Amino acid sequence: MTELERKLKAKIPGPDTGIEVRRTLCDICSPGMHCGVAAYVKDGEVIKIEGLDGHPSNDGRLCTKGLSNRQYIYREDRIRTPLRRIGKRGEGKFQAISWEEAYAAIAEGLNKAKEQYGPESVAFYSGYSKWYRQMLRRFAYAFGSPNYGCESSACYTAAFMAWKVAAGEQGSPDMERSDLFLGWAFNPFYSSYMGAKRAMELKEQGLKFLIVDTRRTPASEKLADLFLQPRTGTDGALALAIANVLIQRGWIDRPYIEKYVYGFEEYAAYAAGFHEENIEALTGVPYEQVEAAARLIHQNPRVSCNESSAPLCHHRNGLQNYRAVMSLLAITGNFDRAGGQLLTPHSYMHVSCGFASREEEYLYETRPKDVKEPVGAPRFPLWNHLEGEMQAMDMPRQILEGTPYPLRAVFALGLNGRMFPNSGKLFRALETLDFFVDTDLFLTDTAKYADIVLPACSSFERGEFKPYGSGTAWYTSPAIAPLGEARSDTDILTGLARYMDLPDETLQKGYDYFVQTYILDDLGVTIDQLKAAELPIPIAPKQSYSDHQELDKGLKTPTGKFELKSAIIEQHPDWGLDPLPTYRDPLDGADPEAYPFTLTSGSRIPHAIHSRIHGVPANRSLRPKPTADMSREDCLRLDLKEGDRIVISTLRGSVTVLVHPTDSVPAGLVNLYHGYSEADANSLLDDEHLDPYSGFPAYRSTRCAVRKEG
Ligand SMILES: Nc1nc2c(c(=O)[nH]1)N[C@H]1C(S)=C(S)[C@@H](COP(=O)(O)OP(=O)(O)OC[C@H]3O[C@@H](n4cnc5c(=O)[nH]c(N)nc54)[C@H](O)[C@@H]3O)O[C@H]1N2
Ligand SMILES: Nc1nc2c(c(=O)[nH]1)N[C@H]1C(S)=C(S)[C@@H](COP(=O)(O)OP(=O)(O)OC[C@H]3O[C@@H](n4cnc5c(=O)[nH]c(N)nc54)[C@H](O)[C@@H]3O)O[C@H]1N2
Ligand SMILES: [Mo]
Repeated sequence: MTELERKLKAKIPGPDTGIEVRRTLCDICSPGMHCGVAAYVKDGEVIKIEGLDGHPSNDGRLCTKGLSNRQYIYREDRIRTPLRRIGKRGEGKFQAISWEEAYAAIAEGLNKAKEQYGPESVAFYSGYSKWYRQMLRRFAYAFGSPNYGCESSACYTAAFMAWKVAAGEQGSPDMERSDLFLGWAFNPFYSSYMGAKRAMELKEQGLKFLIVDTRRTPASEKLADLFLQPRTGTDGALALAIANVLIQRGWIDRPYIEKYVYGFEEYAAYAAGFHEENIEALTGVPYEQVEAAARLIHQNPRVSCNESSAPLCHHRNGLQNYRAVMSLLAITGNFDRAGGQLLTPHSYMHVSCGFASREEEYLYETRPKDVKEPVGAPRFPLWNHLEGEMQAMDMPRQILEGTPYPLRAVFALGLNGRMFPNSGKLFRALETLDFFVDTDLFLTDTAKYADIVLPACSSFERGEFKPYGSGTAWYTSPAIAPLGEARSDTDILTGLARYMDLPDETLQKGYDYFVQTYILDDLGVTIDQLKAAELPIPIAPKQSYSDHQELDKGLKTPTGKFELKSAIIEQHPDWGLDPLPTYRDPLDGADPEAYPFTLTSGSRIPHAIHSRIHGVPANRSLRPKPTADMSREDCLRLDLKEGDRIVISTLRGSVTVLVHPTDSVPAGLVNLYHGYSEADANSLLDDEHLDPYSGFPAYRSTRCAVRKEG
């Protein structure tokens, strides 16, 4: 082997090998992470990737999802040109067309719906990706529709809403200065590995952890000073019982409550209903552990809690449960206090990067007035009041039923039918649309229903402005050219806005104009500086903070205080919602004799993200077949062993999967990961089993039956 061959084989960069290392980011998982990637490129193709040293998120590391980027980008089902459907919806028969033809067809399809049924009959939807969303929202508004909505109808927003109800804005844990962290439904080892690293470091420095999880996880094993294991969706009752102990024993901060908290007396009277006599029956947690948790909170002066994006709120009682958890911080004086929960200035896309931006102005200044209410508004009035966007969980119903008004066309970026509860209904709804456009990297099950499919770029093929929680930011440059004729989502939106000549000059000016004018604004940094930076650079001034600074100014709640009892809900008795964080049983109405188990679906696994990398060979090989976890006890009783096939059924339907007996789940619980098209967990769930406060689906609490196949 020659020296050059040896170097080529080892993929060593240099002029002789023609291999270059380019810097980009992985956008496969949560925007809070978006790790830096060193992409080794030869002849325009990525041949190897590594974590980028010095990057504030990952500093050289990459997880199994990040490492899949090369196979992800070059997945076989990548779409490379715009497509026009020539077969039946869902069949997958398409013909390649030009961008010009695609834009013409889209303009015609959307405008036709507008003429026939009004602009609100067109919905604009985004799946999990977030970086283009501001433009999509503005696009909807420029078109005249109030119906912008996204996957956040099932993710994060319920938690934000809980914070808005209580404190007017989102609160984040000041973990570095805490003595105790309430890790309620907290398992970053699977869902955000850099968060796990930070938690482990803080534990070594003395931070204590209360872990509350329905399953045993690496967090309960490695982090917990105390571990409570309630039944799924019973967290509200548990938190109220802990509050009751704190209140009864006087382990609360009276002067703080008197000055800064609204509704304490009624809340305390309500919490008194959760006690020694009933708490184990309600939650499965013995009373001694409730007392131990209260004692742990009492013994640790500074307490914060995690911002649960999903599991706490994935129940029909989810928003109220989360309110009950955060109330523990208010009654112990830990809200707006160093080491407790802080209100952090919102910078960009729900990420707090230490600077204030004009994002909201960009989002809302063109919102059409005097139009119909967005989808879901009548059913979810609190959602509508606080969010003002469509609650997409109601979209399939409205398409099918046409009430309160017809919804006839959908323009989507990354719509994934497999994330909707009762996913089959979404697919049936798509079938009946007059016009449907989907934009994705891949020809997914959902894209197969579209009239026009547009090919989007991966993060390796485009640039993106990216701020981080560390107060740094950069703007990535493409590491490779777009595959085929793929375009970035923001170029697609800008191009279409121009083609349709939508009446919004700002939108037509595109993404960079938005970033420079509305986000970077007066920070004194230019996009070009961020593009030139090798790594994210500091852009945010250091903030100073003093205890109760926001409470003293007055919170953005109607009373200006932390509200244990919501004044917003109180002012709207017609909503039929409770102002206090009341508790209600999470489970659906199925007969417990016929459906004796509880199904929880979606708790994260390390190497998958929703349905997105089930199609990546390396990742798929780690969990090739859909598999459900069940307790050893239940498996013994049902005569099930590793790898047996089981049928899980609910009132909605059934799927057949492999079984994995384990000690990580308690008896009675069946834990299933979602997103597999051959055994879609969401086909088992009821689309009406939603939280009336947020509209969020009960992904984590549905009665089910289990039997061995055959
Ligand atoms: N049973 C169950 N269901 C769940 C959950 C659960 O816990 N249990 N979790 C819910 C939660 S929290 C979430 S966030 C949702 C996930 O929401 P989904 O929207 O289902 O997430 P993904 O499947 O990751 O991505 C959606 C689509 O976007 C495409 N995509 C990726 N990158 C881009 C891009 O840059 N541009 C465009 N145009 N498309 C792109 C992907 O290929 C994919 O088809 O699922 C929800 N569904
Ligand atoms: N690897 C990977 N990482 C991801 C994702 C992914 O799909 N894969 N998705 C990303 C997205 S979209 C999101 S929203 C986040 C979610 O991030 P997390 O909220 O951390 O994710 P989960 O793993 O769903 O839930 C955390 C823990 O909550 C527990 N839990 C479930 N139900 C309950 C309950 O009712 N009560 C209590 N106390 N605990 C409960 C689960 O057992 C689990 O251990 O993860 C992000 N990161
Ligand atoms: Mo999510």
